[in-house]
Amino acid sequence: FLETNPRQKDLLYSLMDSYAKNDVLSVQKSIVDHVEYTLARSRYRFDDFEAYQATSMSVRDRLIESWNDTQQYFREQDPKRVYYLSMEFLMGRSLTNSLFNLELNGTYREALKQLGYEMENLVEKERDAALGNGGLGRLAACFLDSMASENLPAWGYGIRYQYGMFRQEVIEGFQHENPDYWLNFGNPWEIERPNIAYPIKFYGNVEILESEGRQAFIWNSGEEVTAVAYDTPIPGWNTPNTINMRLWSAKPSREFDLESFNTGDYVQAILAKQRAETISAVLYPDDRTYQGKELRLKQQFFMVSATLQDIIRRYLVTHEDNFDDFPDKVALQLNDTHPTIGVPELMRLLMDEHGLGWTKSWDITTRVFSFTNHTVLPEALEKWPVDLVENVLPRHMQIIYDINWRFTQELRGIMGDDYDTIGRMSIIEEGDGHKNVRMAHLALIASHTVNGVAAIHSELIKTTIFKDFYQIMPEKFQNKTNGVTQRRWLAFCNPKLSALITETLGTSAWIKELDLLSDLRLHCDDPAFQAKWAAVKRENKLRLAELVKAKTGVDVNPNALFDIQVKRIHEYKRQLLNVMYIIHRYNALKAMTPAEREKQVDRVCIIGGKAAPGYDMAKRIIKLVSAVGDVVNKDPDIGDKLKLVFLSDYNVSSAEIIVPGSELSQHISTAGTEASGTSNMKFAMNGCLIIGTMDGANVEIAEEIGQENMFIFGARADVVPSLRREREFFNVPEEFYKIVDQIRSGYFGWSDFFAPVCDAVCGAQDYYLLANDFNDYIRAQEAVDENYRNQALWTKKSILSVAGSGKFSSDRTIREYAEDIWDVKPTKRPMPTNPKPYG
Ligand code: GL9
Repeated sequence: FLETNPRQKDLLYSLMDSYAKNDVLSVQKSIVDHVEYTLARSRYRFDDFEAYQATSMSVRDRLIESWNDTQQYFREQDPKRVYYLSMEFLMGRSLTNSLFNLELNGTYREALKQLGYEMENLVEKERDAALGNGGLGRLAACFLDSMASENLPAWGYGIRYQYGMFRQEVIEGFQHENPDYWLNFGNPWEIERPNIAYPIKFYGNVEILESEGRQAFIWNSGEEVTAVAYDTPIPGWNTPNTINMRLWSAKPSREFDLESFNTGDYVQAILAKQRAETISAVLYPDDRTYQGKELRLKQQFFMVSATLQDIIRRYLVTHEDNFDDFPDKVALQLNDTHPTIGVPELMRLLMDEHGLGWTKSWDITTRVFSFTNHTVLPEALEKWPVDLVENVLPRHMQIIYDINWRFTQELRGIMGDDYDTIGRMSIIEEGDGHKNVRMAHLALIASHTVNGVAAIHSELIKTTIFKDFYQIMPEKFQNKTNGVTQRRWLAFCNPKLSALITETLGTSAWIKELDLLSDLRLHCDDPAFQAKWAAVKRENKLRLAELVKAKTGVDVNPNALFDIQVKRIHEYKRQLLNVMYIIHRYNALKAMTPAEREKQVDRVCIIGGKAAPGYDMAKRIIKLVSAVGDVVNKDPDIGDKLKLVFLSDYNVSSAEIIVPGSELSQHISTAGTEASGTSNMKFAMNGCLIIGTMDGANVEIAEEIGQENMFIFGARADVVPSLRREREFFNVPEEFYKIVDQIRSGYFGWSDFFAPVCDAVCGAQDYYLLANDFNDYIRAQEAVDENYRNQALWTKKSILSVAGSGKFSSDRTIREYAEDIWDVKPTKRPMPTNPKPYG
């Protein structure tokens, strides 16, 4: 059309020869146009929510321009691309992020103000996109931001769940899960692509046809659904590049089941079709515990099958049916084992749909996949029952067996008949009549690289879960220490500190080159600078205090030390250790004379986080926090000396207020259990001091910030295994059991309900070694108080925390992935010009 009709091309060009204009008046016109034409509301009367919607759509228009041009540029340049495959993307809100990245924040603020709307109020109207559980999903979101900002030709692929992470309500100390139907009032950030749709098959059987000495495998599926694409533009910071997050939504397939239609069961047939949509209906809220649910396997396959079909289609546009260059054009990153069923799916697509042989297909597969492991907790390792895979994905089970047969043959070549080791390494786990597919083994065997997410974790996987593999393929193992995006987690969520940093460094370049923060060290002793720094922290504390008041009704003293632990509730993260210390502190305060008490440092302890709905112990721990809080907060002897609140529904948006407003944050997992942690990085970046164990990224944070500027305690990872073996014979501090007994005896009520919590930390049951670390934790907490009494010292340490956090930018992480694993290069499109370039 464009080639053959130059007149129409001229017309089209003249109609769209310039980008949307970004002066205040043009922005206002665009907002009001969306009110009238998109929302069909009166342009004279619209509320804050409608103003938010119209503003977002106006911003989206601008994102689409940059998205289109970036994708066009990628097509022209045809660089190697990386695709980040993830079952979770915990994006949070988009408005602030988009406006800052487009450098239009000031314009929109002014435009809205003149129209009578405050940006702050509009921002609050946006629902969080909570398509993730916690760290793993938020990491994927930070990575998208960094990949865009680093100008990488990258896309994220995932599922457009209709229900994201549940909203947590805490009623009388008990967690209630509410459905998060986040799409209720529409999602202005996404673009539906009804014409980008792929068939996804399930069940059925495999026919083998022999022809000319070759076997052809025909998968006759028993169920088919359609995956439809929804795109969300992801703008980079200070670059014209905008990349894409493509999420798949399940729809009924158009093919009608003629049988049931002809037998007259028309309505039943439609209803059966309708059930297709359940595949993308809901995010599984279980973190780090694998559940062998059929629907979850279907979700995983749904995501990767649609994604791989899409990637192959895109590749073939420029490489007519020749897959030779596929590994030079495509890198596929597996975010944990969740997308690993993509390995046999790529094999199937190449062999059964595109006619390649096994050897060629396997060569391609092993050159495109790489795999990130995010935890060493054994309960998280995905193992799908062979029966289940055979039923849902019969062709894939055959391919997995074939991969395993070849792999074990290779092992025999290396280790002879060491069947113990071969059995341990096999993809198929055999035992008491049940066979399982070990997804981590499949991922490892098919990937050219496997990485852990912090230095200590990447070492640990070599000696624990992947020990046998490390022996024979050490060259596959790498470390990629996690990071977070300093745009969302410092520049936007903490505008006051951000302004002070920019003023002090004389540049805002740290928003892209976070290492520049190290120059703050030069100012750490300057009293005038310290005063400004402390004033910013105080304002952020006031904002957090408002949030606490709104959520819990508890008034907190803004002069107190704000001590925070927010993260998923899990035994290994040891929220219980924190609570036990709070009880210890409470007891100590009670035992003091009023005069002595007056001399103590005031503390506000905030604990927040969601428990997996089926995780009984975690739910009891939430109740314990509330029960202890009820006693402490109401005690007239205690007053402002100590407060404990449980902050419900911890999510990305509340973290954006909590992180800047905190002074001490707790990362106290048993050493060797937290793979990395990423909130530790966010807190440090916002001038919060860390009390923590030598676990995950804390180890590297201590290297960068200096141990003397943190409160490190507890057993080191190397001694944890032997401590575990000896835990029955510990010399447990008396104080520890006193507190356990206090809980058990009903001091905080609910004695029966808390009994299992108490049992879990006694003697041989104490798997996470609370008793062992308790005294050292108390010592570290006392050091916290000592330091806090000296506000100049505390502020200095706060400054040094920020100064030392440069390494923990996800830009750094992404550059390492790009160079060491993906081999993809920045592909920055030229700056746009008005009028647009012709053609
Ligand atoms: C996790 C690890 O437990 C964290 O330590 C790590 O920082 C993140 C990101 O690498 O991955 N693995 C995991 O399953 N979750 C993590 O947070 N769980 C959730 O996302 C809830």
